[in-house]
Amino acid sequence: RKPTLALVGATGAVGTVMLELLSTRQDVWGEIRLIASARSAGKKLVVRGEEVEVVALSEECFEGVDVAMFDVPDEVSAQWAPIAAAKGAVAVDNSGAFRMDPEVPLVVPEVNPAAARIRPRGIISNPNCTTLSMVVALGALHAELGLRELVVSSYQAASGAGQPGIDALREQIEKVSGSTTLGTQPGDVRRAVGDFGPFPAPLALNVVPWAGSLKEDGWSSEELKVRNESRKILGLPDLKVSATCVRVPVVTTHSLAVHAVFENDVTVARAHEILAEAPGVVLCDDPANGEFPTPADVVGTDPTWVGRVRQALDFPNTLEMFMCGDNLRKGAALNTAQIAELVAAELAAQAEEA
Ligand code: 11C
Repeated sequence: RKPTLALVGATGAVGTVMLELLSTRQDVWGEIRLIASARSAGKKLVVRGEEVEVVALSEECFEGVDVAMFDVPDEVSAQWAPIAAAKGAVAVDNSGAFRMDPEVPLVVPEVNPAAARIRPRGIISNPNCTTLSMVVALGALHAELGLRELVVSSYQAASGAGQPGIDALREQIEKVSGSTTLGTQPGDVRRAVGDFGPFPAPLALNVVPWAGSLKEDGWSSEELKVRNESRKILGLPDLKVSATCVRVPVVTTHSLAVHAVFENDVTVARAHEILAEAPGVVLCDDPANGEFPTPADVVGTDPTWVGRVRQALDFPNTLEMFMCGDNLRKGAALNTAQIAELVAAELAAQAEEA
């Protein structure tokens, strides 16, 4: 029998991309159950070409479920992923609720697939979309060159803040479009936009050096996630990491400027070879012909795109790179789907052995 899959959070921005992925990837699933808040129950959504009715989240939803994906806020996952696990499902959670729990693996299938098999709590975590927009490429470079230090600046899309983020950016663009003067005086964009949505400042005609919540010593939660999650995924608990996370007026696809210091000698030619062969990575690095990744070109694609690879002029064994990844696909739904497929393959192998 093919495993039963539950998708919790089927109606959100990530859930919507997940329905598309489940409809287009190789189909390893038997029943697919769509679950959301009581508000969305009864809605019909299309998956694998068929309409499926959304049911309200409850303990009964997880009866007979083999794998339960969670694309919901932290507090919903914190409450419900353990319930799904207690009912016998493997929970694959895309929230921040369990990522740093030592008993929960944090998995990127191209980097640390074996970690998915050791899950004492019955939960596997999916990393933050910003970490995921660089870690596949960094994992490939680390395997060959030995990563020692990482300094990154992110350029994060509005959809990282979910559908409210997308809606806010589009509304703000509407409000500033047509003006030939906005963006020339202090505060003029702020006043014209009025409502910032989930962002702490206007995003249209602007960049905002903030994502997430305030943590100790002025760090944002997003910056600490990049540091902690990169260390855990790469298996480098002492990796030196410093991140500055910035929101830019892009709908979907996060970008990162990456300064990576390696143990071994590096050359651009060797980095190109590694990146060109790495699964899940596309090398797009020919600036003489205007070729480098941009979010507007990368959105809707699966891989991590890498360009602008340079050997740092004043830092030994160091590469400067620009990376882009669709934050709703590899940054969220795709990586979750890939983890769930690893579990499905494991269950199929166990069934064959029995
Ligand atoms: C953003 N990366 O762009 C965040 C959203 O921990 O899964 C994802 C938050 C998380 O705002």
